Amino acid sequence: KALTAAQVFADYQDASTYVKFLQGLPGTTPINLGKTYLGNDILGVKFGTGAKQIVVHGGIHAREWIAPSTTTYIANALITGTDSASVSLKNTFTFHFIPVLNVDGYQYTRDPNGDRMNRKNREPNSGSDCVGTDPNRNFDYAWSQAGASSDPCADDYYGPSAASSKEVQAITAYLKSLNNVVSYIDFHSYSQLFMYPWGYSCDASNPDANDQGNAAQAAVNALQNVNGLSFTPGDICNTIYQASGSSTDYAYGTLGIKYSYGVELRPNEFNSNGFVLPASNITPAGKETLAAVIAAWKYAAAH
Ligand code: ING
Ligand code: ZN
Repeated sequence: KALTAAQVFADYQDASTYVKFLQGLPGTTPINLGKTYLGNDILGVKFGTGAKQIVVHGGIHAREWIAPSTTTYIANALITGTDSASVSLKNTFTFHFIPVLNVDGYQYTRDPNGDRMNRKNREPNSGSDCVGTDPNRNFDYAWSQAGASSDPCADDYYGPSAASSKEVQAITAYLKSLNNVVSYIDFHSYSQLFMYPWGYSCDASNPDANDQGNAAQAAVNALQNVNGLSFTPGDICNTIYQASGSSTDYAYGTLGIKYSYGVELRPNEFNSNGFVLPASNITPAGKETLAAVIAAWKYAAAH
């Protein structure tokens, strides 16, 4: 039977628990993006009536557990929200939320016999005992360039070919199936950053960086007002590090989705293992990030 929001956000959950919870909320339509390498369905919900589309997901990286919880928290708040901000956003946009993209990797980090610190997917590599491709280095934009590894044992292994991974194929096909996508958000942890293209280059020009930066600044201002946390806005390469073949670069560079972001959630970079974050963070992280994305999307709606 259906869990309440309080039950869902009391602890981290399996991918299927987040999905069932969201799909059980009135006003949602289930979405299925396809199967992972191990045959798990990549699932989510859509809601809203607007002509412009927004796609949000967590869990491209397995160990970053605050990302799926925050994705689900934001979706629940918007779906159930009857306040004027939620209503107006749902009239302007149609939202697509996928709590966990890399279901195989995420469930492996949930498995007591798995590895809590796994980042990648669970596709074996021929000629290597190391398992997994980094989905966020496998997209077909600047694939295999500087800012990713050719080593199957590396955490940022870019995979045998561009978009080789089933999870990348699934989200790519889903994004291509939609018209008029204006914002794409890929949640990660950790370091408290609100980032836009480019990742592949620290000096390539991005003609939309001004608007992307203004929306990111509005987002971090709104976020700080909730619990006082400080997030840094900026382009990926100059703000965290060079990263090629990422979902954010692909969404912007190949698909032309203007407000494409990679967001690093709490805690800050001074934490030694911020991937393992107490569940007491789920609700405060959800609240502050909800305020952040609402501010960014209000900016996107007006520009
Ligand atoms: N950080 C991200 C990573 O994939 C990132 C940073 C985000 C790179 C968006 C490119 C695009 O390495 C973590 N912690 O995963
Ligand atoms: Zn990540």
